[in-house]
Amino acid sequence: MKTLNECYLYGIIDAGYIVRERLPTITSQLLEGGTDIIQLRAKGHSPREVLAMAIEIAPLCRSSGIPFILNDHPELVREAGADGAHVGQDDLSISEARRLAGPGAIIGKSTHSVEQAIAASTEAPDYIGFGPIFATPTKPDYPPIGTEGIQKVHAQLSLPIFCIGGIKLSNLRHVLDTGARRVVIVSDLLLADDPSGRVADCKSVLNSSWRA
Ligand code: 3NM
Repeated sequence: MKTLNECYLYGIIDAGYIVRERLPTITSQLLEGGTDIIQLRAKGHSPREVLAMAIEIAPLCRSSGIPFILNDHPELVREAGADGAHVGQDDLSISEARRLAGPGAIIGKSTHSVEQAIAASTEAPDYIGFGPIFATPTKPDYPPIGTEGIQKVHAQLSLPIFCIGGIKLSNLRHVLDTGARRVVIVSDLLLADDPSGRVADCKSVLNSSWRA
């Protein structure tokens, strides 16, 4: 399986954008395009529903050698065949999430400011999300933090940092130019006419940037 260090493009399968029956199809499209890591985010769905969705997605990621992360629900990681869980600022601590997810699970945490990112790093998550960089329809209640903090968090922290929020193929180069190395992209991949092609295009921008 790909290690987190090898992950530059993080795709989220957000059940708010995709009808239930298409979840496996869109997962396969993101994998085909070359997404490095995938998360299932199904806000407002019961644990039972999340588990059922995850059980369909997990084998697709597994056979592509791509880590599969559950948003929330570390307690479902093992049963779902997932590789880890992602927790928010107001959710469980990293250590509690690790205890529930079991040994070897990847645990990530959302952060929404440089201060939160630094505080989160003391809990030793495997990675952090940092954003929302720009306004986003996917998380409309969160004020965008802009690109100013990106260089600062990268200078201060050595764990993998995934910038998130309003990032698209069209602004990806700009986000990388401001210091980002890794990104999460949700709606721009899921709503593209050709999700697999959109992933591949984003990957080539990322590849040309971090190899430069
Ligand atoms: N978390 P899109 S922003 C799920 O800042 C999520 O923690 C964020 O979606 C955070 O790529 C976000 O469609 C939504 O803007 C990202």
